[in-house]
Amino acid sequence: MRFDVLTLFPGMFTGPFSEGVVGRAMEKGLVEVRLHDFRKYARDRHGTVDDAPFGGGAGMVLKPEPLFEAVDVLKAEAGPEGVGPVIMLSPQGRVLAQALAEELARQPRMVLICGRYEGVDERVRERLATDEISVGDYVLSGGELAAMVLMDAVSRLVPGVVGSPKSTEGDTFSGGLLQHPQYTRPPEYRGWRAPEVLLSGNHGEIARWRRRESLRRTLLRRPDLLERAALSEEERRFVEELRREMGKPSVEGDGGH
Ligand code: 9D3
Repeated sequence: MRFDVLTLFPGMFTGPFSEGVVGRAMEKGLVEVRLHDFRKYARDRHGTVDDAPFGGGAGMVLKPEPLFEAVDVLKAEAGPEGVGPVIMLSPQGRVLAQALAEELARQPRMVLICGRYEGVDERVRERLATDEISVGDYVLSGGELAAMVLMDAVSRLVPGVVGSPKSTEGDTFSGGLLQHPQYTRPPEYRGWRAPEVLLSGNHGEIARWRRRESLRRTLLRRPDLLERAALSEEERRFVEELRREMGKPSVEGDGGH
């Protein structure tokens, strides 16, 4: 997996990518992150990459030339294989979710454009970017942290990056549910005991407990996720039972199921 990142702040990426899962994947050669400071493609000797918005108003807008020219160079280097999707990180984009990360993980490479200032010239969005992605409904100061979030989510889906395929399959959201509670030694700490079922060695009972705790927690914290989750008949019955216990009628706030 290769990421070409266009940014005015390449230094922001060094810390996060020198450690952890992505750092190790880069050492192993499974993930390659190429940082491109697009100020290099500014037209003037001052390295101007932004300008005042046409029509007036506050703030500055990223000029189109440095970004188009940076991508042109990548495209020329890439040849017929191409550079992959050209993704602009933007609060106006499709919100990143696990399904989108899985889609992107099938690509051999992609370009990530990190915006700064109040915005980016619309021609970049319309004529250069093939996709626009947001990481959620809150305001960041630029696209860099969003690009790092995307690269982390996508990299760990690349075969070999995370221990075993099992450990990504079991993740929250891959199953569409929140994770069940986890415990480890000691079985009792400050008088607080781990659930006896987990110490029982009964793997059938443990699996059933975990699935039910996942359902309980998802219903409590993220009921929106339950609507999209693939549940068995038994699981649906259990959720109905929980809803009644919680005093939540199933006809209210669940999309009518
Ligand atoms: C305060 C300026 N905003 C006016 C409505 C627009 C705005 C411009 C640029 C808001 C944020 C940004 C910088 N953010 C990103 O480049 C960004 C982002 C984000 O802010 N939230 C979630 N995902 C992303 S991806 C890129």
